Amino acid sequence: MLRRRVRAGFGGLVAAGAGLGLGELAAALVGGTSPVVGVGTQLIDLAPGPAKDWAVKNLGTADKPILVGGVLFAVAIFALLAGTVGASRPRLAVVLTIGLGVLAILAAATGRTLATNPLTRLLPGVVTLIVATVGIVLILRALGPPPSPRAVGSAGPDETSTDDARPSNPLRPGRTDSEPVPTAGGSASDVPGFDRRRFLVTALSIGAAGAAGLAVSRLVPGGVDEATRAAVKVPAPGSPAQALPAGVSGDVAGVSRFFTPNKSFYRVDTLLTVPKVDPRNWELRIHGMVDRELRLNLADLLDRHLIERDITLTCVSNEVGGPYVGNARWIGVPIAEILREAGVQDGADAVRSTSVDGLTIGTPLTALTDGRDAMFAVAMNGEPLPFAHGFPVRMVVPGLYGYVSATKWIVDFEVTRFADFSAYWTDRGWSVEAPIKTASRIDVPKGFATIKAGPAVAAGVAWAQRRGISKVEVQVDDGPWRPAKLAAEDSIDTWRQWTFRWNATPGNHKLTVRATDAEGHLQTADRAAPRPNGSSGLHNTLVMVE
Ligand SMILES: Nc1nc2c(c(=O)[nH]1)N[C@H]1C(S)=C(S)[C@@H](COP(=O)(O)O)O[C@H]1N2
Ligand SMILES: [Mo]
Repeated sequence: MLRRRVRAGFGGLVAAGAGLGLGELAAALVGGTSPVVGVGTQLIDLAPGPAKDWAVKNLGTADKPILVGGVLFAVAIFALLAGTVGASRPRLAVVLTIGLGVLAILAAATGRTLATNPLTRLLPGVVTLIVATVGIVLILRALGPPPSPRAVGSAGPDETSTDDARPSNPLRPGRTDSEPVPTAGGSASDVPGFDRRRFLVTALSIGAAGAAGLAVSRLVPGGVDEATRAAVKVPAPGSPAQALPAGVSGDVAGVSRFFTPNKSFYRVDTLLTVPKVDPRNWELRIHGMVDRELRLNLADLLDRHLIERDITLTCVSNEVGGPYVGNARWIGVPIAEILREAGVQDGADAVRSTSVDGLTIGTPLTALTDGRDAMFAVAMNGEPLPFAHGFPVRMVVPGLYGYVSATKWIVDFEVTRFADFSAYWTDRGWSVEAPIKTASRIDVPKGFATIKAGPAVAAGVAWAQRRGISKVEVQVDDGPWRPAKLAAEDSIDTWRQWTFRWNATPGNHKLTVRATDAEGHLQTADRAAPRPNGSSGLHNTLVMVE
């Protein structure tokens, strides 16, 4: 029986794997969501807030591959168990396998997905269900009938008859079929009727079909390619960024570069696969409480008055001293101009923007009309937006955390009232309004670095978008707060570098940093977790001086 169970467990794995492999292929061919990604996305959306906070904090951008790996691992364990069960109770195995497929279909039916039409949405899950079910049936048949009449005789809920039940069907073995129960560790000769060759050929063919499906799915291009993105020509902005003042960057090695390169720019979103929107089909709908509804395609946007601005983005999930902040030079269309053209009606106080995957973000209307450089951005650091950062168009609003302002892959922009909707993250316990808090970070030395005694340098960045930074101070151990040297300011919407020179004496020391914004408010030392509206507290670093 043991060998039989091992074989059946292997069969379960093969069937589920083939289902997923061909499900991937179906998803790639119709442009739907892969079942694994669909289930993973649902897990992201259903995950309780603290679990998500933990993942962002401890896994960072690795959270996505880890989630996909976790889903695959769970499916593998489940399939292995289902198969093993199938050694004695084939029908239960089939029911379990169908359950797995139904789960994939449900995730696709109810979840956020890039696929809008129900057929493309559901097809991959349906393919997975059918392939995995047919697979397990064929494999268990090839395994021969269960050896123990007692095992199959124990009528469970899975013993009810179904249409596919035929006497010859090993999934519905006759109860008169009384073979002796093989003794434990039984003879090498399997139960009568087991044909090893047939079993292997069946299992391996099904496995090969799944592997081929997976391999081919990877060759099908998903969305547009890099060349199409790079071919988008962003005209020279009518309002270029002001000349960068000399000295925005200090000369200390290891400090954040003033402009964060696109490749290393932090990325926060809820997607397991980056949408590759076709710029030729992209359209933005502006509607809701407006006098005139507008529909703009990319050419319409690029034909408009473009502004170029340096703006530092910050994620609300950033911990004190954390990495989710980056500065870039953006080109885009002022949102205020579009709103003026559409004609905002009285009573509106918010905009609900939606991305191509159905995620929603709520932004206060005032932040879009009060004169700051809120824009529909089309370029980032001199190139069309990278796919991961919202190609072809995203919102950028100085001074607000990304989750209430920075909608990537935007397709819908509805002028409305906060009272009339709730957005993705506010449904998950984050504040409705979230201006960026004044913060400062030590980049060098790194925590627990060992440095030489004598003249030493510390450096980092500080930000208070919309207000600007007027002072940064550093404290060594419990000593007095001493001013750091500020690099030149680009704009009040960008971060500012600072440098601090001190005389390091042997022993362990703690460096702590704090900033004051240009309105004179000192950064608070009160510790707060990112939820609900951004972390606060002072960043410190321990160094060992020899
Ligand atoms: N469509 C979409 N836009 C989104 C998000 C998202 O999950 N989906 N995340 C937001 C959050 S929380 C932040 S901090 C910024 C991050 O932008 P980046 O990934 O380009 O750095 O995008 C915002 N825009
Ligand atoms: Mo964020």
